[in-house]
Amino acid sequence: MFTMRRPGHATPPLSGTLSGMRITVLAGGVGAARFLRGLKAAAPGAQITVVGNTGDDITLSGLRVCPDLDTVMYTLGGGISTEQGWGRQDESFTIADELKAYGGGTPWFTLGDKDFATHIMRTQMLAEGRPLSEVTRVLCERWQPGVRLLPMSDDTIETHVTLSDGRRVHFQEWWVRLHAKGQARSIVPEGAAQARPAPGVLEAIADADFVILPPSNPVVSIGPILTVPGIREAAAAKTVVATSGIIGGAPVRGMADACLTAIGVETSAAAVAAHYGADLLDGWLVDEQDKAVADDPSLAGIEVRAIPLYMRDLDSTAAIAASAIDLAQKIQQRKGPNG
Ligand code: FO1
Repeated sequence: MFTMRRPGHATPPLSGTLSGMRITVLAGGVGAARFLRGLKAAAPGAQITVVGNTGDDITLSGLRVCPDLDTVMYTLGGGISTEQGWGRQDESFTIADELKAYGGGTPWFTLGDKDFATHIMRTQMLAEGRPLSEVTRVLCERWQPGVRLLPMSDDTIETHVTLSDGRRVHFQEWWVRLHAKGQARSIVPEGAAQARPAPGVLEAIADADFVILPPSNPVVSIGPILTVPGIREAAAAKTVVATSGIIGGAPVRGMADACLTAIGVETSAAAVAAHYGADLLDGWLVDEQDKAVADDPSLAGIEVRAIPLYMRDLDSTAAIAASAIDLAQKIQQRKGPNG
């Protein structure tokens, strides 16, 4: 066991018992990628498997774009645009400008020249009949993210949003072109309920010492992963610790509030934990300003811990990750060896 430093102080990498520890993370995009940088720093010896959301995937100009997989790969591989949290650093936009000159392309969705290379490689390999999980492994050979990145499924899944006026748009169009405006009547990861987990996903969950849900969007990032048959059940059999992406009644970034409202869930740390459910969650990390959540009866059966939850930099993120690991270990001790 290790001693937790007071938050705010540099968190030394966890030592000893964590080398060889197996941690599986169900991940969306920007928030998850930031959390994973901290997790790697907090547990450098751990074997981390990331099950990535593919509900955000979209085909543009004939190319398959996988935003959440690329965001994890680029962030952990050192190629991410740090100011955006998605796409590549130091980009140019010649291809997009040329496509626009033909009246083509998708001007509302910014694709840079370097990013296009990723989508060309992915599309070429998919066209050769190689599954998305193999394609992702090949792309990660270049980036060396330091985790095993698996798509949640090799089957095609795309989240669509039905607006209050009846229009049905791809999630990316709602998220990026419409800025999540236009009341969403429903948000559905099309294909997820019929999909199969990608090879290795169920094993990565079953073999993990514990499972972590980072502060990703519960509806459009974690939700689709849990919808793929078998994944929620596999995770519920493990010790699962999640971190709230909602602090003080608002999402830390992104527009999770618009998504939660669409499914009738209040934008609060308590409501999101109840939405995940005590059958899935064993531990819930909230920010100190939400510490009252620990007394919320709707979270019976979930151990709540209030800590500084803003991922301001690598050290503060590593402290959050270390706390998630510590909470998982304490819950496991309480549950006993076959817990
Ligand atoms: N998000 C935006 O807000 N505007 C964009 O133009 C945009 C382009 C883009 C290109 C590649 C990519 O991997 C991600 C991109 N994103 C963009 C972010 C994307 O919408 C989100 O990362 C997720 O899909 C939602 O979490």
